[in-house]
Amino acid sequence: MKVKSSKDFKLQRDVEYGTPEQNETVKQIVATIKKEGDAALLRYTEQFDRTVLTATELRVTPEELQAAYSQVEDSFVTAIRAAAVNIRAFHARQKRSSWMDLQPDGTILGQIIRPLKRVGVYVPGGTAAYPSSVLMNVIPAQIAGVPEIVMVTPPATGGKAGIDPYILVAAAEAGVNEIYRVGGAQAVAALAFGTESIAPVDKICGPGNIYVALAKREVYGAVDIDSIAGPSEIVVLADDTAEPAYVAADLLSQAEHDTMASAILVTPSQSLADSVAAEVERQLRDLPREAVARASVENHGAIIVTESLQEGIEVVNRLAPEHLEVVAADPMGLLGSIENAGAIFLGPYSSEPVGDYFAGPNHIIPTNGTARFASPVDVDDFIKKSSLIYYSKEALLRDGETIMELARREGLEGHARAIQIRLENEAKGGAED
Ligand code: HSO
Ligand code: ZN
Repeated sequence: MKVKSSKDFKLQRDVEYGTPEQNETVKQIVATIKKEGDAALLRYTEQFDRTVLTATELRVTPEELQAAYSQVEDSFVTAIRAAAVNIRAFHARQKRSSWMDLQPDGTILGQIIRPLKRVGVYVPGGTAAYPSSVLMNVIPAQIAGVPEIVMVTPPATGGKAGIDPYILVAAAEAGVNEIYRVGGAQAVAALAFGTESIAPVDKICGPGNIYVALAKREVYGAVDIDSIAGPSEIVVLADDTAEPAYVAADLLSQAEHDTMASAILVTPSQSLADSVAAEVERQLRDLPREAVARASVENHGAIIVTESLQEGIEVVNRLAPEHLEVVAADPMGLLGSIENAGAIFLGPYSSEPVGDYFAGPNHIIPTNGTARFASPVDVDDFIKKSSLIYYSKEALLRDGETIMELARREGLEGHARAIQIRLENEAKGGAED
């Protein structure tokens, strides 16, 4: 890993929107699914996932879900259950209540919170299929009160229609039993517009490849979508109290996600910088995903040596990382100056995987500097709000002229008259009530 001074560090912020060809392919798939429904869905599944299915085989059966339990270790079931308990407890704190204010003039103003009715969770196939991400998407939706949560995930390619049993167990543990074996842009389109077999949803969330991301952007507006996640990022802000081997291990824990992932150490300590660089190299050598992690640290990793811890905080705020670990003598004392970070891990024992899997906060967190304005997935992502207005006669008589003034200044006489008709009628002795 390269050690650089903060002066030589330039922030790059690229967002990938796919090639024109990929965009064109996705547009076509989405339009075809919208027009032809199941027939197109089955055709694309054969073409892209090399799996021949009939419409009735799209949905995973209760027997398959049950059978998945016999294909995973009991220790996995125990672990995923324990994680789910923590994730539920954390997200339960985010639940909002509707409210109404009754004013002395009889007016009632309020906000009604309702869950979305139907949500679709995309789970990618292959090595990026994480059971933990199933929990992180489904649990906040459940706490919000979403009555229908469905999952789509591509079948194993090559004619086997199977789905990773760990994903199925995670879904079952989270309480999802409506699962379809479809993936790619075609699955996103099916969720957005519905087919004969899959009823349309109100929101689509979950990560996927570039085709899935482009399809989500394409259907956005017809349905809501979550944010489009970039590769994972970790920034460790550390002083010389940090244990180099721990810091290196934490950097590699995210570097192993993706060759595009970025792992950055920011420190005022040259000696920590040097020891972490050596440790990263040492630990890389026997990491099973060495190739991925090495490409990540070589191309997107950095060790940035700053003049001071204060300057380190400024770098962190500019990076606005998805994950930030603060490993310094007084991490709590630094917390107040950290403005931009999706999840903040304090102290030597809060290794990022603690949050990825278990502590309770969501692991779907804004990437690519978007922590400047965005937040981790939470219960609010699965609710909608309605405003409530109940105006009393007394209040309308009091405010009517003011409202008419504002309407006429906008040249909207019809608005003014909707008020005026009531004021005049009341002046004549009122409507019969
Ligand atoms: N660090 C990833 C989440 C994850 N890690 C899933 C392991 N499994 C993105 O925040
Ligand atoms: Zn991770």
